[in-house]
Amino acid sequence: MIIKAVCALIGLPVLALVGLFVWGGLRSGPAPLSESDALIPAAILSEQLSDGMIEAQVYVLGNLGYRIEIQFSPSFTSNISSTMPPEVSLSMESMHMDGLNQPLELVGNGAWQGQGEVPMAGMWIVNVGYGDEFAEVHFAAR
Ligand SMILES: [Cu+2]
Repeated sequence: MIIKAVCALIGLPVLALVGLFVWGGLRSGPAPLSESDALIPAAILSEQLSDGMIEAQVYVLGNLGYRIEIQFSPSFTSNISSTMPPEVSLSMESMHMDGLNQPLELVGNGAWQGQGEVPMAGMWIVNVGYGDEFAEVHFAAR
């Protein structure tokens, strides 16, 4: 009897949690951000190109959604201004699916952000750079 009561007490919050997740999964529109997905990058990039330092974080948002945050710090010899967006393209690791260009929005000094959805789940490659010099980072879209 006591055990049953305890189970019922534990069961209710668990049911509520499960319900929340199901509701979140069924919701249409922009993917709901779970706390961990929104805060922890699925992939991190940090690479020194001749024009400057490229740092990027890729966040996986669910429903094939992703967000890319980029910080570009031009080197002293670079003539790329901090208001010039880097080129970002996405391609698939094991398939001939490429040419997805990611438009970026300037959100700060040398800081860029872009968001979108890939057409299928799996390993994707993000290329970030200027001209013919690119840094790359891989992430698992889901
Ligand atoms: Cu594919």
